[in-house]
Amino acid sequence: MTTTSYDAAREVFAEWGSDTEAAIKRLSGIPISVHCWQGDDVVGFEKKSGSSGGGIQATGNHPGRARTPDELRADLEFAYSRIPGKHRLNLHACYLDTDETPNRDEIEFRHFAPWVDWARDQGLGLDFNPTFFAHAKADDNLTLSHPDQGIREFWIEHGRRCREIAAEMGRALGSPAVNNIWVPDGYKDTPVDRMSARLRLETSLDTMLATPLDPAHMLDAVESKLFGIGVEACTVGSHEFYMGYAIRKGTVLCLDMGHFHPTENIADKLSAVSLSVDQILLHVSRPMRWDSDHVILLNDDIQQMAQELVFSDLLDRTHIGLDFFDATISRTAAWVIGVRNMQKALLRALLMPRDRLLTAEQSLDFTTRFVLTEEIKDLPFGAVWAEFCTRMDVPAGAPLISDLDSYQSSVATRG
Ligand code: RNT
Ligand code: ZN
Repeated sequence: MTTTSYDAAREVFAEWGSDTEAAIKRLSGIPISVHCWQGDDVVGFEKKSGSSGGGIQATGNHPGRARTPDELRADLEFAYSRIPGKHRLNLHACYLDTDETPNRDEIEFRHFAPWVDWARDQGLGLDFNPTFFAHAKADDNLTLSHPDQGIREFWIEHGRRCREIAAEMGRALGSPAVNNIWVPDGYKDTPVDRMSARLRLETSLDTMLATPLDPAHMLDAVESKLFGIGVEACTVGSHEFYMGYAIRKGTVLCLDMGHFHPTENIADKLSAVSLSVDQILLHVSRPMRWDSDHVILLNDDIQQMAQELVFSDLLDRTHIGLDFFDATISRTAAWVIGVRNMQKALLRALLMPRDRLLTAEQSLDFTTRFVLTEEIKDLPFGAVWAEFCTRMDVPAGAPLISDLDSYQSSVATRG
C-alpha cells in the first residue's frame, strides 16, 4: 500500500497528540445553516411588499442572480453538492414559494411547503427568519418598536406566524428550526426617548413569543446590532438589550460578527455569554470597516471563533449560521467557498494539540503556548481537508475551481 499525503499527515498530527480520524468524524457531524439570501442579493420572492427598499442591501450586479424559487433551489443544490457533509438551509420569510400574494401578516405554512418538500428530499434541516425589512411598514426603520400601535401589531402578527411556520417546518423535518428575530429598528439621529422605544420592543417581543412552542420543533433566537445605515445614532435592539432579553426569557442569543465595534473580538464573547444563555446562534460574517457582510475568509477571526467553539465545548449548544452577501462575484461560489471556509476553520480547531496548549497555559508557560500556536500553523491541515472532501465525495483544489466556473457560466445568461 502506498503512503498518501493523508497518511503522512495523520502521523504528523498523531505526534502532536491530535487524532485526524476523530477530527474528520466530528466535522462531518457539524451542520452549517446556509443562508438563502446570498443567492439573490436579499431580494426574496414576494410579489408585493410596497417597499421603497432599504433595510438591507447587497452591492454588485454580477450576472446569475436567482429570480425564482426554482432557480434558487437549483443554485443551492449545486452549492451543497460541492460542500462536504449534510447541512441546513436558513430561509427568510420573504422567500415564500406560492402564487398567492399574502402580506407579511397573512403568511402561512402552505406558502413555504415547496421548500419543506425539497428540504426533505435533499436531507436538509431548515431554519427560519421573520422578515422585518423591505416592506412599506418598515420604511421608517421602526417595526416592533414603532410608536404606532397598528404598525407594531402588524409586525407582531408577522412574527407570530413565522414562529408557527418554523415549528411546522421543524416538525415536518424532525429537527428544530431556529427562528431568528432581527429587526432594523433605530434612529438616524440622536433620539431623546430611548427608553420608550426599548419598552415597546420588549412588550412586542413578549406578545409575539407568548405562546410556548415545542423546542423539539422550533427555537426562538434574538439578534442584536450596533448600528446600520440610516440608524447610526441608536439601535433599539442593541447587544445589552437582547443579551438581557435572552437571559430573562430563555431564548437563543444570536451573535452576528458584523454587529459589534470592529475591534471587538466576537470569539471572546462565546464563553462569556454561554454562562448565561443555554444556546447560541452565530451569524458568521466578515465586517470590513462596518457591517459589510463580506464573504467569510479562512482568516484569524473565523479561526478564533472555531477554536473557541471547540476548546470551550460549545459545539453542541451553538447553531452555526452564515450571514454574508456579495453580489460582485459568483453567488454560488460565494456560498461554496464561505461554507467550506467555516468547515476548514472547524477542522483546524479540531486538529489543534489541545492538551499541550492547555497544559502550557495552566502552568503559566506562555512561551511554550506562543511557540506552539505559531509552529502548528505549518501542520498539514490541507491534506486532512482533502481527505475529508474525498470521503464526502466533493471536489477540492483545481477540479473545484473549474466546477464553480462552469456552473457560474450556466447561470450567467439569466436576465
Ligand atoms: C442584519 C442582520 C440579519 C440579516 C438577515 C438577512 O444586519 O445581520 O441577520 O442579515 O436577516
Ligand atoms: Zn445577521
